[in-house]
Amino acid sequence: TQVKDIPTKPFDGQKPGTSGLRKRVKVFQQEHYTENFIQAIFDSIDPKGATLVIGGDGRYFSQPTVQTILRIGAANGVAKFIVGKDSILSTPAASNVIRKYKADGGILLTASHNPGGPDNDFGIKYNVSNGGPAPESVTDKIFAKTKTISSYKVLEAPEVDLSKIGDVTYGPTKVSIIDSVTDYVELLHGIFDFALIKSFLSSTPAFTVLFDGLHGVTGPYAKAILLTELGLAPTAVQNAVPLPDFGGSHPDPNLTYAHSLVEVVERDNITFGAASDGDGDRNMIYGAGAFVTPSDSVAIIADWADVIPYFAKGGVKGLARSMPTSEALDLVAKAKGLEFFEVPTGWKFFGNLMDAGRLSICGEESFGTGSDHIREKDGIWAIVAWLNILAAANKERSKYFPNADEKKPIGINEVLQRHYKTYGRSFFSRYDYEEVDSEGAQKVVDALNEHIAKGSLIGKKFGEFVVSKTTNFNYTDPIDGSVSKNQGQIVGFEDGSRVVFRLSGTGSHGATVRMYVERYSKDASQYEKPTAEGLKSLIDVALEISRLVEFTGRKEPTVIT
Ligand code: VG1
Ligand code: CO
Repeated sequence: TQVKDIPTKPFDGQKPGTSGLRKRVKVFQQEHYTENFIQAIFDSIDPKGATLVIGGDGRYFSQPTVQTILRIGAANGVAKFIVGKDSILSTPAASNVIRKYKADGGILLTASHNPGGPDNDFGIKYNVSNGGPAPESVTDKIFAKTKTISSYKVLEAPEVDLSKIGDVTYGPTKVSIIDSVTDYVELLHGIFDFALIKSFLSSTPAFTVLFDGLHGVTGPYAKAILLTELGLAPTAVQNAVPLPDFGGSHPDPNLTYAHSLVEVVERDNITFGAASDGDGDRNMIYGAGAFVTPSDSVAIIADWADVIPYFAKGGVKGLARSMPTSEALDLVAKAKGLEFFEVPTGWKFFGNLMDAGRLSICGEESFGTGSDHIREKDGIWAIVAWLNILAAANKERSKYFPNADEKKPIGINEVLQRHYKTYGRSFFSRYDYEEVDSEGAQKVVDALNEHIAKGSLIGKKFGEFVVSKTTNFNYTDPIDGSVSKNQGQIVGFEDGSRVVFRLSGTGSHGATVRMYVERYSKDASQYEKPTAEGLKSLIDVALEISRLVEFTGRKEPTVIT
């Protein structure tokens, strides 16, 4: 084996976004493009003698990229790679493997919920030794390196067979191919009350369960946990074989894209339905007639944390949400006297707080929920958390639900309504305007910034809403003092409602404008209303203030969640 230096030139636009570098597969397939970015990662860390994990959601172009990483990594002195079999490790599983085997970091090959296949998206993301996404100090360094790169190193050696579990020697480097699922199942075993969930499910046939893997990476994980561990019938899991193009669909667990789940849940009147995204970090909880918004989901998990053994033992240290996520979680933190944080969008901001022992449970409105058991959001974790909560709720129903219909098991809706009665309800919705032209998107941002700078919206009345506050969200990390500016524009109203605007940092091309709308109510007659109805008037106001239709030329959003 021999190390060779390959001359190259920088490519524009290799800046990692909210969650790594995401581009069309065709962009990554350009000669030297992928190699440059990978060499830039190694130039930004200390690869000599390092142990690194490689995983991903198995999407198209993953296998050749793993070989590229092995070739360049070995040439840069990496001592050991730990790779998921067939290059598969869900994002949460990879985070766990980095932590468990005390690796120095990991490279995750995923574009999350973006469609896959030769004409769709691919992504490369670097995670650090705590198992979480690299902080901006590291991603900025990687970006800087991509702008000056003039060569990369490769080891000339035959490809490694990724389909066989075991250790192989690869030039100066050891490559350890591991089972993708085992470590993760063991992790969840130590967190949840599997015995309680199993006995509840087997003794309550009326409580039906359906998990949809959307052909993403989570199928094998769901089978191991829901079928093997919790004893459900094979029909409880569908679309559970990971496919490189996700079967041609959009592996995003929301009401728009997870229609394969929604259809069957409604048709068969399934009590508990759930889905996860391409790389396994997102989740949706959806039963017949009951949809849990992610903002409510994290608040409810925090409220019920005591029934989950991991939190019962270790306690809940603090709660956090991303800025656009609804304030439902804030109310739980207040009621329980817990420390609370509001961070910018993207999971990397939670990691420092967790490492400092100040954060246990957190979430994002974008179907991300998780805890300090790892440093990524975790779809299967959230789903099992809900099963654990529902099993506990049914076991002690006279305590929690003394007035519930005795003939029916306690389901998602009962838990939701109970939560609203205790805390009030935060109606929340997000409108996405995808692939708008960058100029129009920038106009929306500029116009809002001008209002914020001048204070020109303050005191103005729009319909029933009076503006009380306008800001551009800046965040100072309380642990390391690092500052992240311009994380989104917030317009707050006197009644506590708010609307938020931000540009997406994960799109592979074009700009995406996100508009987040939130209205809080303590009026019990509103608790069973559909979200769209509860928010109608505020959405009109948000559109008026932002002049979004005028600037982007879009009458309707592409996705509503
Ligand atoms: C989106 C979401 C954000 C999430 C990120 C990664 O980012 O809004 O909440 O953390 O995707 O999710 P943006 O910048 O496009 O709004 V995923 O499942 O990569 O990993
Ligand atoms: Co994801």
